[in-house]
Amino acid sequence: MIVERGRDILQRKKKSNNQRYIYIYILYIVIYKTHTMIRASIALLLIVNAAYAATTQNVVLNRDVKLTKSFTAESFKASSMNVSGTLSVEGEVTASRVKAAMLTADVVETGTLSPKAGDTIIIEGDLELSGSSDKASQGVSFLEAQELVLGGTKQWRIVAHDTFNQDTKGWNVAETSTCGTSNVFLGGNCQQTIAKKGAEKIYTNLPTHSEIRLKARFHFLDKWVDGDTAYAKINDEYAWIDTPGANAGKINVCGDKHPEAGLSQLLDVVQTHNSNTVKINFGAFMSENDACKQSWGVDDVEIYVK
Ligand SMILES: [Ca+2]
Ligand SMILES: [Ca+2]
Repeated sequence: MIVERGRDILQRKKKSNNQRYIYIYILYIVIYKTHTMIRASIALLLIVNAAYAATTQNVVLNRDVKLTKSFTAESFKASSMNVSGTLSVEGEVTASRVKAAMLTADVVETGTLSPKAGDTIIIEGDLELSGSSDKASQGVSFLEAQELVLGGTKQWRIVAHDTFNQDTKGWNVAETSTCGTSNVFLGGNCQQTIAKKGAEKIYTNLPTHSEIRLKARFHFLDKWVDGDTAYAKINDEYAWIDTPGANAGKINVCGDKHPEAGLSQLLDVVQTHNSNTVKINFGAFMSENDACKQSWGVDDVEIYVK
């Protein structure tokens, strides 16, 4: 009897334990499924939200984005963009600064076109400067480069042109004259100081260059005799000399009644030079001490570099 009772108790206990396990299992299933459904719902919400944002709103990315394949967009705006390959835009690109190893465009509108430090802008093809004639200087100002290279050859750039028609700025003497025309030049008949001391000017702020060119028109006025010599110096060294001789000149144009030994004789000298300043002198060794009887003048002094 006692044994049978004991069996009953054990069987009932077993039964109640099994029921407990079933309840726990059902609870587990409910919790697991609910959790999965919540996760799936959140994922779905994120996808829907992203899709909605992609189609209707701006997408702002505060991280670096690296695309290894192509990217196509109707418009694109970024604070900076680096492309190691080719960037092709069919419409318009607006940027405060564009850096490129090579840039191909139908139209480039820019205030400044500058090469990277120490490099050169190379134009492979024709260069056409448009604009009306009165605005020609504005068009040319685009070419205010340190150096100008066309077809692989460095070009002369004029950096100074003294006409003396308005002033004698930078020269150590201010004596000017005319001879036959209203064109004013430095020196001339009866200008005693320049006849004795010569003329000097130091040109500064020359752009980077390896050669310098001095051009000017020189006037030999009134009577010059054999051996009388005019000169031009670049940095205190004789760069040009000329001796018109006693038989030069048959026509009296200005000064005293003696014919002029020479007018507007062109001097054009090229030297290697790379300093950003250059000193230019003009002068003459003349047998006559009186500038009213023998004198010289200089006009259109031009300094070029390349
Ligand atoms: Ca002049
Ligand atoms: Ca004369």
